[in-house]
Amino acid sequence: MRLLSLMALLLLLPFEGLSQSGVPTTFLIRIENISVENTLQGPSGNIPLLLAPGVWAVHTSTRPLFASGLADTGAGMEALAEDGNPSLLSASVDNQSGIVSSGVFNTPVGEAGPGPLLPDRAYEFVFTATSGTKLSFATMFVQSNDLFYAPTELGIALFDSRGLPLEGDITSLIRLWDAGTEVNQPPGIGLDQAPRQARANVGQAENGVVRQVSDGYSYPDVDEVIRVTITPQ
Ligand SMILES: [Ca+2]
Ligand SMILES: [Ca+2]
Repeated sequence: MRLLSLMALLLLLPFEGLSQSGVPTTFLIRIENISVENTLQGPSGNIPLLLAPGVWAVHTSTRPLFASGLADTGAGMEALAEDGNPSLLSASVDNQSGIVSSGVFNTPVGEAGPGPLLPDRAYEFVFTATSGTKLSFATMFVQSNDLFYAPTELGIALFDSRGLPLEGDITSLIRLWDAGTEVNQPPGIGLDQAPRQARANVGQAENGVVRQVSDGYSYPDVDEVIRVTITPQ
């Protein structure tokens, strides 16, 4: 009898584990522009650094927003990275398989409507996720031709191997990427960069691949411009 009970307990254990890890957790993501007046300096003085409305996705797939080393797929990253317009990428991500939930972050905390993220301001968004899912997001580095901040293409695991939710400052997981769609000009100076460009999608086509930025120009460290924190609710 005791042996049977022990066997029953052993059989139940894995299922108990699964049920624990399947409990949905609600997360708050906060993306802050922490740049200061002289974070980026050009020949004529300080260059203000902004972030732009972006896209987030909770996923089980491996490359929901972009693929490093490959050309942009035309799914909307170009408009996000060149013009700070997240709507095209958001729409195409919605239709992908392996997406649990997704959305746009576009309204700075405390403001009435969508707009760019000035220094000392933050975007926030909330989602619910279960074990085994990852988070990806992207936001344009303004002012640039086609640069954006994002984690690696694989996203960030939202739970550890024991099923515990991720918590704290995750800025160290963020990189500055080049979408490979428009030739880079000096940051904050190029005339084809938002917000100086004459209109959206203006600039010399690059026909390159998505990669971490490496163009000979000087950029601030990621953690001088952006801070990302995740807080399970
Ligand atoms: Ca580029
Ligand atoms: Ca441009």
